[in-house]
Amino acid sequence: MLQKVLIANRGEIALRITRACKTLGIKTVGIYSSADKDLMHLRFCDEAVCIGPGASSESYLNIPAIITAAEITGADAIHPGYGFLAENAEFAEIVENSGFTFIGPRPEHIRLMGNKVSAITAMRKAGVPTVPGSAHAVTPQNALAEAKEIGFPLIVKAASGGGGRGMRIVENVDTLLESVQAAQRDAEMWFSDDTVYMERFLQKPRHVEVQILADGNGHAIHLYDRDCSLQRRHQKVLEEAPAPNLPEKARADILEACVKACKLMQYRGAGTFEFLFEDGEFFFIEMNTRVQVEHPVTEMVTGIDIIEQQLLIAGGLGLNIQQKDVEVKGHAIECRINAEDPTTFLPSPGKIEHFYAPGGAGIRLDSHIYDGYSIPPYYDSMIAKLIAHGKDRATSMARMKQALDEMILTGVKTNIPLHKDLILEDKNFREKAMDIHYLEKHLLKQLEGHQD
Ligand code: MV4
Repeated sequence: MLQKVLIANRGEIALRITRACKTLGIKTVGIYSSADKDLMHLRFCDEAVCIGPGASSESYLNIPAIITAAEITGADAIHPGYGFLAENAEFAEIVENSGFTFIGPRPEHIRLMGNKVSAITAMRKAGVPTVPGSAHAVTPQNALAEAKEIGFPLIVKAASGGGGRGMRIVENVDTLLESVQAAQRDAEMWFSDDTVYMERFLQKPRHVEVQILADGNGHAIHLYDRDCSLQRRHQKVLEEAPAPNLPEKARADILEACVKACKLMQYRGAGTFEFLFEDGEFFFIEMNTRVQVEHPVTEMVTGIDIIEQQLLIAGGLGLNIQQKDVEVKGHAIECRINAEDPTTFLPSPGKIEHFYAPGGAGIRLDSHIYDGYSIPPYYDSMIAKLIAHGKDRATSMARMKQALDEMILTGVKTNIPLHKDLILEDKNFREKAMDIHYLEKHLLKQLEGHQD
């Protein structure tokens, strides 16, 4: 089993990983940038090493500094968390070639899923339903023939992209060539890889994803699904588990397909299959080879500690959970709390004056913030995740509203009003899960209305 884990991340997820290590009796090494010396988890870690200045490129993305920190502290494994180096196959390779355990999938699977074209090809072969489309590189030369097969509207995406950057929707043949060329230029600029591909554009899908765990030797299970359709500029705002309003047959089929694919690949660790769900059908779009921000909603409904399972799998103890032992109990919702202006969405770093953490039955708060903590300007603006669990969706929503009412957070601006006054008060959302465009196209329009 692992003896000492270096946590190559910051903020709430670094604290979350520290807690899981402590539960298992594993020693912890925290790393931090010079802007982050007051991070809460560093007080709970056995050791802490400063790895560079505030800018991520010189600290949390600085591979030699992280490897050196692992060497001087005698850590035997590295947990990457999410973001930063979590899905960098080269980092995973360097970690393993330096003699440490990478707490995550094998580098080959990170690489396979990092390229969306190879990911889609692999999933198609494994029997996972994908979006009608090319699943190979599209160029100005073959674009017209491909488009005729796919039909319009279609979407052009960067193979090395993901998360929405560099996508272009094409309504008809007139703008096809210019869109492909523009997408290639953007892809080259952002990802140093101009490979693009095309898919049928689904107009009003929901974002539904499947959480899986696998041992690397052909044993794999799913932990059911989540709906993450409420997004703004490809950033999730609120997530829930299980995904509401899914036909049970379609749900059972997709869960089984994901598990089968993991077994076939001999996938190792935690992972998420992302789907678009429209008109009763699932379409695979990407796989995430890391633990995700929204993993707590799955933990609340299954009772399984996903980070603990990552550590056990990486430590060679395998995956000692059978599918028949995984049960969904009730419903959970997560609100991402960001330090940002609730109307302009501009980041609002600075000092937190007063913070009161809400509580009560079914409430969980994953956060590193505290009274007097200063949010540095260098990193993501998410400062807390508030999670509510209850016997059904109405109960978890009611608990969430009460918890948001209790939460006191002064000194910086936050998006708490967006959750409290807009999303959880919305009749459409309360009645059922909405599509991926609902937040921006309908709910945020109300905000603009108020400002006029
Ligand atoms: C799509 C899509 C519709 N059809 N793919 C966005 C993030 C990335 N993970 C995948 N995304 C999408 N892929 C097909 N075939 C819609 C989205 C999408 C989106 C597209 C345009 C404008 C806003 C969007 C918000 C969320 C998802």
